[in-house]
Amino acid sequence: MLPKELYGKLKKVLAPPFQITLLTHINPDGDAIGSLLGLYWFLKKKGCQVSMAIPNEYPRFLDWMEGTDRILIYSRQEKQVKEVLQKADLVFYLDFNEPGRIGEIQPVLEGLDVTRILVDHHPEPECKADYIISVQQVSSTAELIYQLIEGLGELELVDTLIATCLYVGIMTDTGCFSFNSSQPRTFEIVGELLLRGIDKDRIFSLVYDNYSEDRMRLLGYSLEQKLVILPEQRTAYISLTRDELDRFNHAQGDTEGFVNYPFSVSNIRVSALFIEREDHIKISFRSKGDFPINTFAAQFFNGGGHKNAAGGESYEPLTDTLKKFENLIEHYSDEINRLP
Ligand SMILES: [Mn+2]
Repeated sequence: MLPKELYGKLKKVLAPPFQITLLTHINPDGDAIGSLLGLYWFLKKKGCQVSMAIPNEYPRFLDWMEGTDRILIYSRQEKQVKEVLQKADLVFYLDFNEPGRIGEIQPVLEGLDVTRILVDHHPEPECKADYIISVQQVSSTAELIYQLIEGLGELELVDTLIATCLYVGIMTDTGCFSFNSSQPRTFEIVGELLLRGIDKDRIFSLVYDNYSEDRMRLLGYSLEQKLVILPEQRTAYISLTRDELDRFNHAQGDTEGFVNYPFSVSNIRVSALFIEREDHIKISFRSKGDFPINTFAAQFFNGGGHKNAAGGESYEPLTDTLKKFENLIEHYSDEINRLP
């Protein structure tokens, strides 16, 4: 449950005719967009003036979601994003904990006279906000949005559309309930969403059976040619150069989820995915159990995130970055080998 005293205040702030702008992080994932749209449709139903803005494109597999056509994308609608932010009385920060995560929207926010509300499940929020709803134990920001609506006493407004958006967030942020989902509360909320008429099987199919042929072949190539297994460290990784990505007509979001595949090999406890970008290497890290991959990402690769799922980046060439990773992970052999 979220703290009660918050709600008296929030109720006043969330009443129409307030102009509200919802923001989420760069390279938005299913939870970012699910939370954004779920909260959008809820506030709309309440009669608020709401707009949504994100730093760059959302992945194509979320295109089917109702309302995506209303999301302003800063990388190509800079003017409109600035306008809605300048008009806003209230800004929501969804699914991110540090200001850099909204990329080039960040400087626009500085100096704006607005009330800021952060709703997020990443550890140790660094964003400055007037209200902070930060709970690490929940599955997803979408789950927190549900709890927020519940705390406001307005669950009767949650219809099939809102429930579908929130379900996308919970489903994708838990890898279809394979991680971040050990709290019974998550399943109780999913039960409530089912009662509101969501079509769980159809949502699964729309999200996961929705890839391009190029993406499928890139995945095949990554697993057959590029998977490296370090058995002594119970670690596996995949790296992809820009040439390789080009060869498969790489589109945004195509490598989403690749980092989880190495865990299908028995005994793997740490997995990483290295993607060569124009001026840096983007890294995704995953771990199992008590090995905190977010600390590792923060210490060595300018990153952070959740205990078992984190991101990072490197400004060294790909080969050097991979060497560095292999050397570092060797230092953690004992710790990783102690894991059950
Ligand atoms: Mn999330």
